[in-house]
Amino acid sequence: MRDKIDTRILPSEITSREHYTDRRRFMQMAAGVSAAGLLPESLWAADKLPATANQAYLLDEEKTPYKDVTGYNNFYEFGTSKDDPARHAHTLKTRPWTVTVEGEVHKPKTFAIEELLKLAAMEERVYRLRCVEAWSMVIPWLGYPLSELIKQVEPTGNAKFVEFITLQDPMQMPGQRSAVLEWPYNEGLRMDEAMHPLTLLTFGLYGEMLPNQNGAPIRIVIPWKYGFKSAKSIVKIRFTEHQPVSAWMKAGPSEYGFYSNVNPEVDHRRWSQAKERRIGDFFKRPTLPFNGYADQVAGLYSGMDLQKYF
Ligand SMILES: Nc1nc2c(c(=O)[nH]1)N[C@H]1C(S)=C(S)[C@@H](COP(=O)(O)O)O[C@H]1N2
Ligand SMILES: [Mo]
Repeated sequence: MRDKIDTRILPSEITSREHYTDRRRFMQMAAGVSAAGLLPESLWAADKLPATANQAYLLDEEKTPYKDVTGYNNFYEFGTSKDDPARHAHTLKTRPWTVTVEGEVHKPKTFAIEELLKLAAMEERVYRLRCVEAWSMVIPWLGYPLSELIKQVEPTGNAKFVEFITLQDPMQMPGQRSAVLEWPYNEGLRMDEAMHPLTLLTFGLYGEMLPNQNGAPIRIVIPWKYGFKSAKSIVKIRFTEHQPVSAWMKAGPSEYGFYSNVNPEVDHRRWSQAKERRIGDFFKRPTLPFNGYADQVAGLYSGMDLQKYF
C-alpha cells in the first residue's frame, strides 16, 4: 500500500475494499506507533464491527470505494465542502455517547451507545444513497432495523412521527458556529416509514464503526429518500403526534419537503432530479423512483399526490 509508513495517512486516502485489509494491518502497526504518541487517535481508532451480510440486500452494483464514501461527504456541522467532514470531524467525541428516546412512548429511555450496539443482530446491507444534489453512492452499511429500537420503547397511540436530532455542540462541531442551517440538525419520518424494514439504524460501514464524517457513532439510513433525511450523529429520537419541521424544511420550504422520497419526476426547484452521477462514473444514469426501492415502499404512499407531498 505504501512504501513507507506515513503517519499522516488518512482513512480517506485508502481506496477500495481490497485495500481495506491492508489498512487494517496498517492500523495495527500504527496502533503500536501511537503508543509512542506519534499518531492522533482518530487515525487508528476505527474499530471493526462484526456483522452478518443480509442476503436480501446484496446489491448487484459496484460499491463506491471506501475513500469516496469517507472522503466525499455532506455533514454541515463540519463545513459545507465535500472534503470538510473528512478533514474536520476528528474533533467529534463519540465516547461516551447516549441517545435519549422520548416523547410519545410508554418506556422513554436514555441508551448508552454500547447498549444500542448490542440491541439487535448487526447486519451488513448494501444500499444506494442518492443525494438531493444528484450524485449517488453504493455503500455497505452495518446496522439493524430501527423497528428493533422502536419496539423496545413502546410508542403510544399518539405517536405518528419520529424525529431524529443530531448533537449540538459548536466546540466539537465548528460548522455550527455559522448559521447555514438552524441547529441542531433534525429530520423526521412518519411512523410507518420509521417501522419499515429498510430503515436502518446504522453504526458502521465497510466492516468497521462509522468514521466520524459519516455520522459516528449512530445515524439513520433511509435508502428510498434523499440522503439528507439520513441524520448523522444522533443524540435524541423523539416520538411526536405532529409532523416535525426539519432543518432543511426551515432552510428552504419550497425546495425541501417532509417526505423527500427520491423521485425522478419531481424536480428540485433549481435542478432536475431525472438523472444522477454515481460517484466515480463519468456519465449520468437515470434516477429510479424511490431510488430503486419502489417494490418495497411505494405502497406507503398509495393515494398520495407525490407532486404535492414532495
Ligand atoms: N447531522 C447531519 N446529518 C446529515 C447531513 C448534515 O449536514 N448534518 N447531511 C445529509 C446529506 S445531505 C447526505 S447526502 C448524507 C451523506 O451521508 P454520507 O456522508 O455518509 O454519505 O448525510 C445526511 N445527514
Ligand atoms: Mo445530500
